[in-house]
This record gives sequence, C-alpha cells and structure tokens, in this order.
Amino acid sequence: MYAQEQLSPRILEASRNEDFDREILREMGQLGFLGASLKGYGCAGVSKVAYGLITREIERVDSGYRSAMSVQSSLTMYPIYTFGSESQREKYLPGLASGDLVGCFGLTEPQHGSDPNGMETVAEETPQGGYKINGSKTWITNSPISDVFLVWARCKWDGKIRGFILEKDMDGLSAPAIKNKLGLRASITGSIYMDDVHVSKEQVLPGVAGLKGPFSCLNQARYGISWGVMGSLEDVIARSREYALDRKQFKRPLASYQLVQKKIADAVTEVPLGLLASLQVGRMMDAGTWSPEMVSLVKRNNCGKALEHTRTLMEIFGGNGVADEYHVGRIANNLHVTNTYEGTHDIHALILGKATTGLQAFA
Ligand code: TGC
Ligand code: FAD
Repeated sequence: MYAQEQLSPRILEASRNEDFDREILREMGQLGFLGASLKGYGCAGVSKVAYGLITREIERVDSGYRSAMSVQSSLTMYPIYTFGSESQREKYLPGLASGDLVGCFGLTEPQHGSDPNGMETVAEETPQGGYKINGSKTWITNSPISDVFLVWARCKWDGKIRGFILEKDMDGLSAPAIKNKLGLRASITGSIYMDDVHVSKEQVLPGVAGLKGPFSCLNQARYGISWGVMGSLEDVIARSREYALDRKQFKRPLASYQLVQKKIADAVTEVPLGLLASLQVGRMMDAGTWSPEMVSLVKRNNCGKALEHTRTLMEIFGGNGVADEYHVGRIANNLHVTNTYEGTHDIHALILGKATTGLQAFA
C-alpha cells in the first residue's frame, strides 16, 4: 500500500528531475523497512523472506527507492550490527532504523570496481592514537545526503581491509553528487573524498578484517535485489498488458496478436521462477543453510531476466516506449544498473563458474 499509494505518485517527477526526497527514508523508517531483518535497536526483526517481499514491493515502483533502502539496511546497518562494537550499535543503529540518519557504503573506487582488492584507500595509525584515512570512492548510493559513511580501507599496519565509520562533518571528508545519470535517477549517487580524515579508534569495526567483511554485506544486498527486480518486471508486465489491450493497430488490439502474446507469456513465465528461487534462498538464509553462490545465482538470473524481458516488452509500446510517462524506459535503464552494481552480470558468472569448476577465472 505504501509503495503504490505514497511512492508511485512521486516517481515520474523524481526521475525526471533526478531528485531523491530524503523524507522517503524517514517514511520507510516509520514503517519498519530499514534494517528490517535485524533484531533490536529499533529494527523490526522480520525474516529474510519478509525482507525480500519488502524489496519486491518497493522496486515495483523504482529500483532507486529500493537502492536507498538496501544501502541503508544491508550495507550500512548490517555491518555495524554484525561487525560493530556494542557502543557502535547503540550509537548508530536506532537513528538509521528510524531514517533520522542516512547511511552509505563506500567500496568502489575510481580505479577498482569489480576488483575491490586493488583498493587504494588507506588507513594509518596516528601518534595521537587514532587513524588517518586517505582515498576516494565513486558511484556511492546516498553519499551526498549521508550522515554515516561506512568506508572500507586498507590498513597500512597489516595490509588488511577494514571498515571505518565516518561522520558527515569530519574534516577532510566530502561527498559531491554525480549528476546526469541515465538510470536510477530517483536515487542519489555521489563520490566520497577523504583527505587526511582523522578518526578515533572507536570508529573501526572491530569484528572483521579482510574482504569477507564487505562481501558479507553484499550477500545481504544482492539477495534483496534478486527479489526487487522481479517487482520491476511485474510492473512492466502489468503496464504492457494494459497498453496492449488498449492500443489498436489493423483494427485489433495489440494484445490479440500472437507475437505480442508471446512476449508477455515469456515474461510472465520468468516471474514465478525468479521469485520461487529467491524465496528458497531466503528460507535457507533464515535456516542458516545458504551459501554466497546461491545469492550470486539468484542475483544474476533475476537481474538478467528482468532486463531482457523489460527490453522486449518495451517494444509493445512502439514510439511511446521512449516517453517517460509510460515508465518502461525508466525501468529498463534502472535494470541495466542492477545488472552492473553489486557485482556485474559477468562477475557473478565467474563466481558461479569458480564454484562449479573449482577454477577461478577473475585474473
Ligand atoms: P576472493 O579471494 O574470492 O575472496 C576474498 C575473501 O573474501 C571471502 N569472500 C566472501 N565472503 C563472504 N561472502 C562472499 N560472497 C564472499 N566472496 C569472497 C573469501 O572467502 C576470502 O576470505 P578469506 O578469509 O579467505 O580472505 O576475492 P577476489 O578478490 O578474488 O574477489 C573476486 C570477486 C569477483 C568475487 C569479488 O571481487 C566481487 O564480488 N567483485 C564485485 C564487486 C562488487 O560487487 N561491488 C559492489 C559494490 S557495492 C554496490 O554496488 C552497492 S549498489 C547499491 C545498491 O545495492 O542498491
Ligand atoms: P569494471 O569493474 O571496470 O567492469 C567493467 C566491465 O568489465 C564489466 O562488464 C565487467 O563485468 C567486466 N569485467 C571486469 N573484470 C572482469 C574479469 N575479470 N573478467 C571478465 N570481465 C570483467 N559501489 C559502492 O561501493 N557503493 C554503492 O553504494 C554503489 N552504488 C552504485 C550506484 C550506481 C547507480 C552505480 C552505477 C554503481 C554503484 N556502485 C556502488 C558501484 C558498482 O558496484 C560498480 O559499478 C560495479 O561493481 C562495477 O565496477 P566498475 O563500474 O568499476 O566496472
């Protein structure tokens, strides 16, 4: 109801003007959508399956709204909850759960996207007993409006990657927006620049060192995306069906032609298959019997299928397909991004290839 009644009416103007309404995170917070599967600290404590269902409904409106929610929940709150100290949890989680604080996750760098192990952002110990962080991150969802920056940096003293919690007003920290995106225009994206940002020892996540820290967070977010993109495809199917029934060519509705029906039938087939696969992974997450490769499989499959069928269904709209008020073009551009972030379609193929053959083909 919230998604269709409160979010849906805003999406056309938001996407047209590349405008993310920050209040949306407070609204989601009031509904218990932020960090929904975490327990305590003001979080709803629902199952992973329920979290998946929330992402599906939000992304039925727009991937950008789901992105803002995923980044806050899976990529900011989850690492603080899982790897943070008790005082970090108490300090940050209630504000992030209510949406009074906005969070972001800085892993990608200008020269290191698919290969975060190459990261150049460094943390070094200072004589004052804290840390100094230098480096830059790019393509960071929520960063220009964030209060809490979960940034991953390589520690000079042992070469390991650790997570640091930075705060908006710290000296040397800036997060300008990246404008004029062609997809995900209703979410806000930016860089993070860190120029001698000094933090105390309390700002490092004590519970993890190494790439498994950020990758553990990505598992959670990738799982949510696998549900979300099916919501987008469901919306495209509904719009395509309605358009095909209304629009007549050669004196008959487009929906009466076999070629058009096949496009719809092919898309309709993928939705239950994708949703059931995500449901099974969600149930296994709830039972503690899942693996990261299962998440790669559903993320890759569902994002790929949603994009492929959205592009095909867009053909039903003819010239109107490129008019934003018909929505399918916006959704196709969003789905291109979902096939890129959180591990590209091909990177997930390599993860599955490694799991199947035992041979890694990344490098
Ligand atoms: P590799 O040597 O394979 O692994 C390094 C360490 O990490 C562990 N690990 C995992 N742990 C938990 N979950 C996973 N999925 C894991 N994958 C790997 C691994 O066991 C190892 O641990 P240890 O203790 O032995 O050190 O790492 P690699 O450098 O060869 O990585 C290869 C690859 C391709 C898997 C990885 O680099 C990758 O996934 N690249 C994609 C990068 C990516 O997804 N970036 C996303 C940035 S965030 C984002 O896009 C947010 S979008 C906003 C939104 O969601 O809406
Ligand atoms: P590259 O890594 O340069 O890849 C380019 C191409 O090369 C891809 O097709 C890729 O599949 C291919 N490729 C790379 N390596 C190999 C290989 N070994 N074998 C075969 N092919 C290969 N990041 C964050 O940290 N936080 C965020 O909040 C965040 N939000 C984002 C929001 C948006 C709107 C976008 C567009 C991106 C966001 N990202 C974020 C970044 C995203 O995770 C990266 O764009 C993604 O991981 C890919 O990295 P890259 O863009 O550097 O592409």
